[in-house]
Amino acid sequence: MKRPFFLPCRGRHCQLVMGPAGSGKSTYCATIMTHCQTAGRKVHLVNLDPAAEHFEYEPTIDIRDLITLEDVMEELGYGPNGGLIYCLEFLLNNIDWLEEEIGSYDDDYLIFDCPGQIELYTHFPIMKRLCETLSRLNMAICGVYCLESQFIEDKSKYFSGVLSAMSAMVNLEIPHVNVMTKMDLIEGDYGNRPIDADGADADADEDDSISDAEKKRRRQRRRRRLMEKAMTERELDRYLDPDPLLMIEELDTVLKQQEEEEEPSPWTLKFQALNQAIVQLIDDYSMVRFIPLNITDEGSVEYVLSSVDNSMQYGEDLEPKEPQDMPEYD
Ligand SMILES: Nc1nc2c(ncn2[C@@H]2O[C@H](COP(=O)(O)OP(=O)(O)OP(=O)(O)O)[C@@H](O)[C@H]2O)c(=O)[nH]1
Ligand SMILES: [Mg+2]
Repeated sequence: MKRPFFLPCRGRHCQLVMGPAGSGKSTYCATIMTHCQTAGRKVHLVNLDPAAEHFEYEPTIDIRDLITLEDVMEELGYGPNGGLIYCLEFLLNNIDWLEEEIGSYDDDYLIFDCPGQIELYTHFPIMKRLCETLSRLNMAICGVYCLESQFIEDKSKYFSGVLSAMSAMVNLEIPHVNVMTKMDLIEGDYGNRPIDADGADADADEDDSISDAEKKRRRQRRRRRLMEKAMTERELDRYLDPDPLLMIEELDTVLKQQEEEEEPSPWTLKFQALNQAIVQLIDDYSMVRFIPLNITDEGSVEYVLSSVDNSMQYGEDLEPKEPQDMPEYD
């Protein structure tokens, strides 16, 4: 069976996938590549990490063909961080190389997998200059900032992640989507825990072979699990749409403990004032929101991809694809 299928007829689009080290950028890229290819969309991976070693998909354009971190460290005596900045500056100074490589991918969709050094997005102008070059090449860009769900375990770490995402948004001035990655780890622990895991609790009421006491016990257990799930979902929402009160609550707890034991330390009071200023900043701008990504759930991957596509108006000039080019579906 064939089904209607659309491809963009013109315009170049790319995602710039950023985020702290280990936040799941390369896994995100591979997941989107798989998803797009299954849907018959033409996508290419561009590797901008000169220290990368392994990829699920072979990059079509690879900074390592221009320069590698290993060479820079060996020949110029740089350390890993300085070496990485050197490599990216080298790329910008030889931008005609990238322009030439991109030149042959006229109507396609590129996914740039970036390195994990946070300073690249927050205070070095490297990414900004790269964006300017891509815009000059008539490319629509969307910044995708990945933050991993494990940051939620530590509120200070989580808020520093929120600030780094905000800094990237403000610095780059491009359409931007923040993604909370590795949600399978969170949802595996709480959100998706089956309510009726140890038996068909919901049907127990109808079952005459089960005693009334057992039915009551199962009903209570089911109610408790449903409440836990609702609580967890509500709590998670406070992290996906950052609730500044999370940070204040934590410091209030520390302050209360210190007041019970002795005088609060002047440092705690100073930190409280600082945190309140940060909270005010996040609240005033109210720009950062995260879309959760669970790579084990196709619906979640599709939702993230369409949010990114929408943000750069991908698909607005779609044209029906010719029937002979359509993929076959059984
Ligand atoms: N469970 C789970 N693990 C993930 C997910 N995404 C990434 N990981 C794991 O997290 C680790 C880091 O993932 P990468 O995709 O390499 O992260 P990265 O941001 O590209 O890392 P750098 O390029 O080194 O900054 C790997 O062990 C991945 O298997 C996810 O969605 N779920
Ligand atoms: Mg990577």
